[in-house]
Amino acid sequence: MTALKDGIQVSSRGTTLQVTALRDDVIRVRASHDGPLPEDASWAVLSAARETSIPVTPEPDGFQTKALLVAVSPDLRVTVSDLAGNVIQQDAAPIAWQGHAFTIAKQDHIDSHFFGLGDKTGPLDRAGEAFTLWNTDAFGWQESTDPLYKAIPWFIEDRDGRAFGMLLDNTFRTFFDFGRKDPHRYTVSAADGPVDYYLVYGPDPKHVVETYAWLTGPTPLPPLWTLGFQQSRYSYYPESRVREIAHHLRADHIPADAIYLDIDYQDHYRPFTVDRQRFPHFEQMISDLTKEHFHTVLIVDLHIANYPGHNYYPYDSGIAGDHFVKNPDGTVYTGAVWPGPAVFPDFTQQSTRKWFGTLYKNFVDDGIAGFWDDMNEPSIFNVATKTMPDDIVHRIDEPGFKPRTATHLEIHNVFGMENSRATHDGLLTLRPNERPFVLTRASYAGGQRYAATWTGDNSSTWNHLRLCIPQIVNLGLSGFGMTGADVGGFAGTPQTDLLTKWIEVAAFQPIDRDHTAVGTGDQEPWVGGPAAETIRRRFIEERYRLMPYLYTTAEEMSRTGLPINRPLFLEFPHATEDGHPLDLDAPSEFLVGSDLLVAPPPYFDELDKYVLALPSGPWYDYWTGQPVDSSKHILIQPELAKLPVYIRGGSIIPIAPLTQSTDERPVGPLTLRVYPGPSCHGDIYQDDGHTFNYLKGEFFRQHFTCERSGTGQIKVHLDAPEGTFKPWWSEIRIEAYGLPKLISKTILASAGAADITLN
Ligand code: NBV
Repeated sequence: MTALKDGIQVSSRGTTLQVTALRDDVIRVRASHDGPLPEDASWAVLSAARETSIPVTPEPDGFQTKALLVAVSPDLRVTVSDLAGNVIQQDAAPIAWQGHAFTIAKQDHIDSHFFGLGDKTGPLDRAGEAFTLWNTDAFGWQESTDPLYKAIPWFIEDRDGRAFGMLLDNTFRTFFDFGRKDPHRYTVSAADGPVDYYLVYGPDPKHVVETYAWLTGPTPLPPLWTLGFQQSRYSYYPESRVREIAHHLRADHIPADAIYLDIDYQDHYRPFTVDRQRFPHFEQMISDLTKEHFHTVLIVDLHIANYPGHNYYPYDSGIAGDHFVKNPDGTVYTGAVWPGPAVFPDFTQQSTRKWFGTLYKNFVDDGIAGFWDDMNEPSIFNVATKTMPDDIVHRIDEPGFKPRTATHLEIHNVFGMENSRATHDGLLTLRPNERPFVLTRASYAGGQRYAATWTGDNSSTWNHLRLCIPQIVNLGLSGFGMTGADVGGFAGTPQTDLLTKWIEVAAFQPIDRDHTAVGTGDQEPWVGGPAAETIRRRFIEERYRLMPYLYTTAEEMSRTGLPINRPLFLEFPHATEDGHPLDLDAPSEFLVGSDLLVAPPPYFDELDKYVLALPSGPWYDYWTGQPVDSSKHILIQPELAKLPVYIRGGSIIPIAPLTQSTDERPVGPLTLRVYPGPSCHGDIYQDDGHTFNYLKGEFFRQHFTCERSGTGQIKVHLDAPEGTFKPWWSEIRIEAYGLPKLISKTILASAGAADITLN
């Protein structure tokens, strides 16, 4: 065993194992068989994190940090414990090598629960399940479909309210078995590539999520409009139809911020073109939509039409710059996708990403607000594997990596992420002071730095509405805080009540985008008649009223990595007597930020009453403001027009007057809804909603606290605001709940810091 400044290195029977400490609570394990340690490079982990290290205290069989004890047995099994001696993770066997493949086996426990792993479907807790990570175009996926679109080899284990996380930074096809094959061990394996993994210690689950963001970067602060309601379909055309949809939303007073154009706006499905028959006044249409406060998002797939000799610039310039991936014999690879034969940018090359980024220039000049990167698994038609052949050659040219070629087997799982990175970075170059909005389908760990995501081609069924909740929550635990599912479902046409319920739930999810497939029925909020539309409008309106809270939560996410939608155990890790995550008792419940709890029924198509699971209170009903007695067993009768939502006692929620888009300046006071309870506090964050000026201090942040005095008065304290940004309100209305009747007071915002007593 060799002691290193930051860890140890040991060799035995052909295996070399290096265990180092990046921080007291972050351990990295690298291993090789019959050769040197793997290349120290990563697509996922930030170099700043990888280059961090701390000196450790050597121990006879390992080392110690200020939080963890690492021991390596003579046969190279790793055990990580906390300083009180609680074992956190322990190898059940030495690493098993099989040619290029390997399996890491860890001891499993009956009370271990597993979360994360990206967009995998099924229950929130992944215990007892097994998964393959290989980005796949999974049109019409169902509850047991695996693999799906994204490969995020990161999970969180929670046992008795104590959590840690593990990231296997390996881009090849990987496998995670959480005790399905053998209940006493869980295994992490790969078909090839490095043994290179990180252990992130909590024990607080929030700390694990925050540390994952330290490793791979948080979801950036989104443009405010992306939190508005978004309307899409495959596809709106011709341009009169697009205008009609926009007009209908405004005429019916359904607040909305975005309209999406799917592949049919293009000339023969050739990326970066416009079909002038269908969109003769494309530029004028975009600018008119912008005037109506609609942001237009364009789908732009990565496959470039193989269309030589026709002045198709993306093809011609791509060939000239040698930007496309190659067959082993050195010829350019072609595969069939929407445009017919297509060629594929090699996004592993910096220069290619840069070139690809320039292709957005015209669209950006036209005022397109966001871009949608679909099909980037990459999806290829007419082949059994649905993707490019394993032996396609990529030419890695990326800081940190040796310039070298790599086969598609190594690059496949990062291809979509690097596509979205090219889009994101290209937009930043074209509009340096605008926050880019990119929506990607495929990605890898760390992909949240470049793009938001959605759950792909779901279906218009009650079951899919149920499934999108754990999917979005697990994506949030996997770094992707800006996520949504196609509202109403992609494949199929939803029944009226299903669309209504879906719009209700999605009003509380990070991305709220109604989208459907080609050939399905209309799916806009008015479809199904005025009674349904009234309910749907009410929920979308509520989202806009909650926008200050939502945006404040998004800003928190951009600093800490804590997602917008959260599982209950993240905020309440000790909510149950035996330490199991409370989410298991309430599989459809989720939190928005730390204070708002949404409690849909566990099965949406069941009409029976269901049991509400609330962490210990106090809690308030969001809709009525009435306190809820959470010590009682509460049964809820599902109702079409209602979605139970609760507020944590001890919170202060900022609410805005209703607007029809986030561009519109609200008229009236900012309302602070005060819900008394322990350590009562709240925050509001505002800025211009679209630039990076907030990084130069142009933001507004205010912290509030409240307390209930012995005589029943409620005292609210407003801290002095921080930042130079002037928000829209001139008055603040403070509403206190939890008293015999609602009490409110309105003060001038210019007062800054203030103490208000309500009684
Ligand atoms: O571009 C068309 C669709 C798109 O609407 C959908 O959201 C993507 O997931 N796209 C897939 C390609 C084909 C779907 C059958």
